[in-house]
Amino acid sequence: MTSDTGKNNKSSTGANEKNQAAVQPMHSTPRNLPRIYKVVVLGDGGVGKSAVTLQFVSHSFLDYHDPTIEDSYRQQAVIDGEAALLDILDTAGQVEFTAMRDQYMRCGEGFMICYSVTDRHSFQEVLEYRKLISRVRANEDIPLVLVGNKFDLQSQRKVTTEEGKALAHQLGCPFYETSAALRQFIDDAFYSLVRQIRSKERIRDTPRKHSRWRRLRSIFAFVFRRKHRNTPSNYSP
Ligand SMILES: Nc1nc2c(ncn2[C@@H]2O[C@H](COP(=O)(O)OP(=O)(O)OP(=O)(O)O)[C@@H](O)[C@H]2O)c(=O)[nH]1
Ligand SMILES: [Mg+2]
Repeated sequence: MTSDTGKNNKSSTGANEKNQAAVQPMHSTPRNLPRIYKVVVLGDGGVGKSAVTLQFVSHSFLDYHDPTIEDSYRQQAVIDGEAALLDILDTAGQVEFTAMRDQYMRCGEGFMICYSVTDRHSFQEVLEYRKLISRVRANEDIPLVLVGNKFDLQSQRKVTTEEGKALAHQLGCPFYETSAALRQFIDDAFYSLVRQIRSKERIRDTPRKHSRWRRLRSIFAFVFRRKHRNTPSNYSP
């Protein structure tokens, strides 16, 4: 992982982002810059969304709860030998700060839904977050990862690992029990989103390549048939 890390205050960088968007197509970057992956971190208040994100981008542990309104971060990483620039949106878990939800649900490419293994209510809310995504992005195959955070607090555990696995199975997504405090499985959770986004793109691009190839083949076949028909040997005497 490289050191290109930064927290963007949305209001102060908004103009910059607009300028970039004006000269670049969506998600693309100038030739020598890595592809940007838009990741949204969701979950109930206090489950550790900010702590997980901060561990990922700055290798430090946030040991107090400062309810988030909305923060964004950028972090470069090399994943499976390919550079990636993760644009991470750390969202509000507190209901009073959730007005922007539909907007970020629309532009996210991958979603991390977090709960705390010490908080059963946050686990029950996971399906609600999934429904929120589906409501805004109906019929789309959305890259998703389920994160059960605070697994270092074993004595306070209220949700078992098996329950987490079962829920991930139901959602059809990877599952990690993480600890922001110990920095465990944090990278894995973010990387799994990038991997899913990449494989979704590969699947999307493959049939197009095939159909392009098929079109080319049929053009060649057509030209060849015409030529063949027009050659003298093909004329009946
Ligand atoms: N022991 C332990 N504490 C954690 C862990 N992750 C977060 N915490 C603590 O949990 C509290 C809440 O963490 P935050 O990251 O602020 O939670 P949040 O989900 O961003 O909360 P909102 O911004 O209000 O939605 C803080 O006191 C963190 O120090 C963890 O993995 N282990
Ligand atoms: Mg937060």
